Amino acid sequence: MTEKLPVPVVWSEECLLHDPGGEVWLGVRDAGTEVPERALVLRDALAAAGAPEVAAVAYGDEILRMVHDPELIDHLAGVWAEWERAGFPAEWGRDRVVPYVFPTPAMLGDLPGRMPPAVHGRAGRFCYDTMTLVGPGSWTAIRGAADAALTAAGLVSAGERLAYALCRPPGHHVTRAAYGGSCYLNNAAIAAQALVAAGAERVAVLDIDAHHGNGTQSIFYTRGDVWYGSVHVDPGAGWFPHYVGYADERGAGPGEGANQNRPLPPGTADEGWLAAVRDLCAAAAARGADAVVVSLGVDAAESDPESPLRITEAGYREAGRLTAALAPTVLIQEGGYDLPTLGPLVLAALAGAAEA
Ligand code: SP5
Ligand code: ZN
Repeated sequence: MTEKLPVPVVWSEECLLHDPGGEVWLGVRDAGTEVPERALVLRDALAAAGAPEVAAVAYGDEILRMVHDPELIDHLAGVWAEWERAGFPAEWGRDRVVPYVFPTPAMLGDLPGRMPPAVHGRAGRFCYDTMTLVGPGSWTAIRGAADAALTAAGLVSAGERLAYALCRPPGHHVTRAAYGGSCYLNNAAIAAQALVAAGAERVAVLDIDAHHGNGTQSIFYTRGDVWYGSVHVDPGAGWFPHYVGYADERGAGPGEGANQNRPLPPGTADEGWLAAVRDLCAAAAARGADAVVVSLGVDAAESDPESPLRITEAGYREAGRLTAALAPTVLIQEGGYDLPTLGPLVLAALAGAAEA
C-alpha cells in the first residue's frame, strides 16, 4: 500500500496510563486482554499506513456530564486515591479497585440508594462487574480517551468527512451511571452527544464490536435524536453482557423504534454479519442521519480471543464502507484483543470508510 490512509487519527498519550492489571473473572484474577499494548500496536499500524495523527485536545466536562451521572464521573476521578488512602494496596495487597457488593434493585427493593462512606462498599455502586479494575493511572487514561472522542467529533462537526479516535480504554458498555465490560466512560455516546451539541439533529450510532453496547443503548434508549443499532454475538448464547442486547429491545417513549439489535449465533462469518450490517445501515438511512458514530470494535474477528464470531479483514473493510457512506462519520475504537491482527483489522475498516 503506497497511498496514505486519509483518515485523521486522534490520539492521546494518556491512554497508555491505564493498566487494569488483569480482570477478576468467575472469581479468579486472569491476565486480561484489554492491555496498553493494544493502543501502541494500533498507533504503529496507523502511522505506518501514513494516516495523519492529531493530538487530542483537553475539553471541559460539559458533554461528559450530559451523558453520564456526574456522581459516576466524580467517583472514577477519585476512587483510586481513596482506595490508596484506605491502605488497600500497601497494607492488604489489593493493588486495584475491585468491587464486591453490588446494590442491585433486588437487594434494595424500595429502600433509598445510599452512598456508603467506606470506599470498598461504595465501589460496587457505580460498577456492575468484577472484570473492570481501576489502578493508579486509570482516570488519566479514561479522561484522555474521552478527549480523543470529543476531538474527533469536533473535527467532523468542523467539516471533516471522517475522523477516528484511538480510544483506550473502550467505552460502549458504560451506562449513564455504571461502568463495566473493561469500559469506564462511554466514548461513543460522548461523541454522539458532542455532535448533537454542535447542531446535528439526527445522529446514528452503529456498533460493530463483537459485544452488544449495552451502555450506549441504555443512554439513548428513550431519546429520538440518537438512533442506536448493533450487530453482536447473541447474549442469549452465553456471551457478555448476557442481560441486554436482544432483538426485542427497540427503544421507548420518544426513542420508540430508534434502537435496533441484531444478535447473531456464535460462529457467524462475513456473510451473515454483513447482511446484518447492511440491514442496520438501511434502517439508519431510512430514518435519516446528519452524522454517524461507529463503535469500531474489531473483536468480531476470527482470531480474537473474546468472541466466537468469524469476521475477516474484508468483512471489516466492507462494514467501514457501508457505515461511513451514510453521513460524516466519527469512528471510535472499542474492543479488539488479538495483538498481531489488531492493526490490519482497524486499517481495513478505515480504508473501507475512506472509500465510501
Ligand atoms: C469493550 C469490550 O469488548 N468489552 C468486552 C468485555 C467482555 N469481556 C468478557 C470477558 C470474559 C472473560 N474472558 C475470558 C476469555 C477467554 N477466552
Ligand atoms: Zn467487545
